[in-house]
Amino acid sequence: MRYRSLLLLALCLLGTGKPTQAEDGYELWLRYVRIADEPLRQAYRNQLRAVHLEATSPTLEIVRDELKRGLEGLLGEAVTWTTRTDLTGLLLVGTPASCPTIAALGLERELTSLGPEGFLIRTLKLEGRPATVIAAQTDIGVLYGTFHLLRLLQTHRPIEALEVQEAPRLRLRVLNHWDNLDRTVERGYAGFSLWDWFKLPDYADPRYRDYARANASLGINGTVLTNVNADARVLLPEFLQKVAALAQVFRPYGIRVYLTARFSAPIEIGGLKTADPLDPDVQAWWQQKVAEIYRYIPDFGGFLVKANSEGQPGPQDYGRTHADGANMLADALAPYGGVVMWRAFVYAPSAEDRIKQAYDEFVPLDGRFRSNVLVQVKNGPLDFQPREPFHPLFGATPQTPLMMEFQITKEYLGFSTHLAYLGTMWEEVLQADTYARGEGSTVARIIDGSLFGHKLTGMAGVANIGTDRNWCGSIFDQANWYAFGRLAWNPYLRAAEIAEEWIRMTFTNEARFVEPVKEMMLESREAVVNYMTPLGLAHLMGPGHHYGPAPWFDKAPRPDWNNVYYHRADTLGIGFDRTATGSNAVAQYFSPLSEIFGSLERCPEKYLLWFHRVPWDYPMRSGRTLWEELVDHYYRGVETVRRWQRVWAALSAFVDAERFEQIATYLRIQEKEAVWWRDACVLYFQKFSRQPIPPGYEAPQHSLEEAMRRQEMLQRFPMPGH
Ligand code: BDP
Repeated sequence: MRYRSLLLLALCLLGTGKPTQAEDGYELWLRYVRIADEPLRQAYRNQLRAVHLEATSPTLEIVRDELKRGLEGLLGEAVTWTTRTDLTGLLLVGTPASCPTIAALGLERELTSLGPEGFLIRTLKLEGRPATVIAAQTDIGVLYGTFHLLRLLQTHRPIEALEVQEAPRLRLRVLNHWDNLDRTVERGYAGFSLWDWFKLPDYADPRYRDYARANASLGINGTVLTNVNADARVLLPEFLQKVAALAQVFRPYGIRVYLTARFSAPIEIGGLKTADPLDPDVQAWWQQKVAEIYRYIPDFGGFLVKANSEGQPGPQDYGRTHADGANMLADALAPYGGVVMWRAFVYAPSAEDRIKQAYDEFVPLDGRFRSNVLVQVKNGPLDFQPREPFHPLFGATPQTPLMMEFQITKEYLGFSTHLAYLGTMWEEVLQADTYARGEGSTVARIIDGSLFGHKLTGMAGVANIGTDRNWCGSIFDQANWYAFGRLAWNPYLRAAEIAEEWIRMTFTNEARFVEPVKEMMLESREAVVNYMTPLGLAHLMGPGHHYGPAPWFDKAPRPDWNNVYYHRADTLGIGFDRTATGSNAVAQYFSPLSEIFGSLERCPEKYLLWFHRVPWDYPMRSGRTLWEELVDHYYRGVETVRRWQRVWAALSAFVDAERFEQIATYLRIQEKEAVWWRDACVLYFQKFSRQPIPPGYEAPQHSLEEAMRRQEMLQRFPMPGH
């Protein structure tokens, strides 16, 4: 036995160049593995021979620790710290306040223009010798700059002539945790909530620091700790103490905490009879509550509110508007600099097309919100589906700053086992042209404030983070946290560029690995769209938990929670008529989009069935009929996943066994479930199209009954996130 393990060890040590050290994903993209490319490592080493940094604050201590960890890991040698400034290859780090040498560089004007979170990294001559400087106006800027430099090293970029100037394009870069006080996570697929309320405030889990560090590495500067389906009790002093303890850990990382405010809190925990926002007692209650919160957390960020949506209380319960509700909270927060993020995800059971309701509700309120209110809008008008056109509110409220809400957790895209890189989906939305002020009025320009001149700007991401050792439930889901953070910093970045950075940092810089994996990631969201909801279909998932297919579902208590409401398939055709002959949702878009989306011929096929009801034999651009095209998309989705399995199988030499095996297994799960989706949808829609699956496609692996039974089984068991 002993001999066998020795032999195994020897074999491992002799090695094949394959990484043998098992990795569980905890280190995320901050692994700092020694650079194997010797000339490159030497070059970096020569440019970064010694570090000059005075750690005069908790944040600068974090900078020092990160540099130590990063440089020692990547360069494989101890960092030389120095107080001298006349050495060749010096890395000079700090602010004009922390470092007299930086103060003497005359960078103030430049640093001021980069703002409180911006930084510069520059190669320059110091006392005649080449040096690199990371400088910022604030310590947080220095921290961001440090992570930037380390990213350059991690991704093997040249650093000998740096001229980097960076500042975030958005002010609020915020994770939304849908975490409940009992530590369950709504729509969470990575274990339980990180916030161990029971042990707080006395015990601060070291993981809180690691969480803050990972966020800071991306520039995320806020976290909403609690679920939008809110529990008023988090506003009780017992909980505020716990929130304060978290805020204290996050503060030196530049992260503020926010809470969700349950609109009926004055009744539930305040003993009032009403929560009417125009009632003076209610207003006074919130003012006192906010004052109390700021006593615990002096830099508290503000409230996120879901009101009058899916059963949540809100101002409309008292005949008031969303603006009345938001403004009452905004007034209470204003003296302390806090903000209200008021969600636009509202819809009621009504005869009106669900996707039109938020626009109808909020456009008339434009101009009626206080200046510290942002309206937080999901990327699409329905609900985080694999594909939706952008939300028509973007561009329609010039006087109201709109904050983007993306869902990082993959509620509708296969939870944590399906590979779906969301960078491409978010890029599609951010780059979409709304035409609000003519051509070039992209969604990115609306949320960054440049189109309508707003200073208060932001992006929120519904977090996919939990207690799982790998944080996100899978390695590839870490890429979505990463991509969110990068896009919140700069919504103009490209999904491909972000994916490449992430792969290099998370796995390896080997082109033979980076290229094929990047390709997989970039096509992954489209593959999921193909096997779940192609051609503009939406909302076909299992009811309640939202896993797996159920296009047949029609048993909900309200029509707009039924899947048949969305696809409307019958023997004549399929799709939702949202043109002038139907719900006319197309009219919520600016011209020429309203005409393009409204025209059967001009509508992009990816949105076809979203906007149109189309006969089964409608000729598509490919020359196929609609039915044939639909079948083709479902099969294509499955084939893509099968191809990835082959691609991944050939990459084992580049990845440690633990991560390699987990990904391989998840791809098998994804294939199995893609087939399930395909069979369920193709066979179900075939009942209406009454046409065969065209020749050349494999036979379905399930009967429709089997596919339905599988969904029924899921309905009988507890499911994650639900
Ligand atoms: C839906 C989720 C639900 C959320 C809701 C929301 O299924 O759990 O509460 O969005 O965003 O997609 O409020």
